[in-house]
Amino acid sequence: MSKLIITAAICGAEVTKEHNPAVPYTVEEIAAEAEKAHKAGASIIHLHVRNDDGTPTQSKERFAQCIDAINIKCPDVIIQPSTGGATGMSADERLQPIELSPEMASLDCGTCNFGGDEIFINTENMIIDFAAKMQKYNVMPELECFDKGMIDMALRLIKKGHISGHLHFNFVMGVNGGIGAEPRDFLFMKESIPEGATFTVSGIGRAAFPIVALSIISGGHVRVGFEDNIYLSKGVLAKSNAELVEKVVRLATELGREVASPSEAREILQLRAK
Ligand code: KMH
Ligand code: ZN
Repeated sequence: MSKLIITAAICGAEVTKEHNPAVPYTVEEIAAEAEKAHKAGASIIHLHVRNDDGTPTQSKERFAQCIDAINIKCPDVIIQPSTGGATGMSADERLQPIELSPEMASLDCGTCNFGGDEIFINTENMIIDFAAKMQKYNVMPELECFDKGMIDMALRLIKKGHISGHLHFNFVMGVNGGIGAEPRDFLFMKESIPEGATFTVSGIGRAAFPIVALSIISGGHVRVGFEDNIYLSKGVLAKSNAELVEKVVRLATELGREVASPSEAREILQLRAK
């Protein structure tokens, strides 16, 4: 089994300081959270950015500021900007960080409900356009799948040549509108991707750590962070993303899985050098 790649989704677009005061907004807060999460064991930072008042933005300039600030504190870490942004953003708005040519970025593979009245829109043509822009800027997509149908969409676009190279999926499980996070859901997703592909899992809310444990023992990789879950355990808010990463490291150690450094993660994911 390969070493375990831990991704820290430190910020997200929806969670606020009202939910957990440690959610980072400013460039300094985002860089500090990234550094702590990296020191705790994360080799990838899944990055959303905010304006100082906490509103989500996909501004290229704001991404550049945050990426520069993270690079100063932890030059080796893999930075994976989001192209999902927040629900309601336009495609052009969401695509801005790709022009910074990061090593990786998220590529959302379908439309789903997103709690309450929110709809997260990713039409087939949008996904094709996003994939083309990522190819143009030499950015490896992480294929975000909130449901099994999104894996099927990705496989169709791979067959048609819109997505190529090493395939790396993220199963986002437990969103109100996507697949649940029961063990059978996990197995269904895991068994639906091609041989040779790699995957990570993001369990939302209370699904976070049970899914982490399942992925650790199944050879998958894991994502934790405030974007997905703000609690260290039932009713206990995490004081930083690092606490969530530390818990993953403890589980991995107990279960006999070593944690990958960024350079080992690059090898596992067949990423281009930074
Ligand atoms: N904020 C969600 C609507 C991604 O980063 O690619 C979408 C999201 C997915 O977070
Ligand atoms: Zn995200």
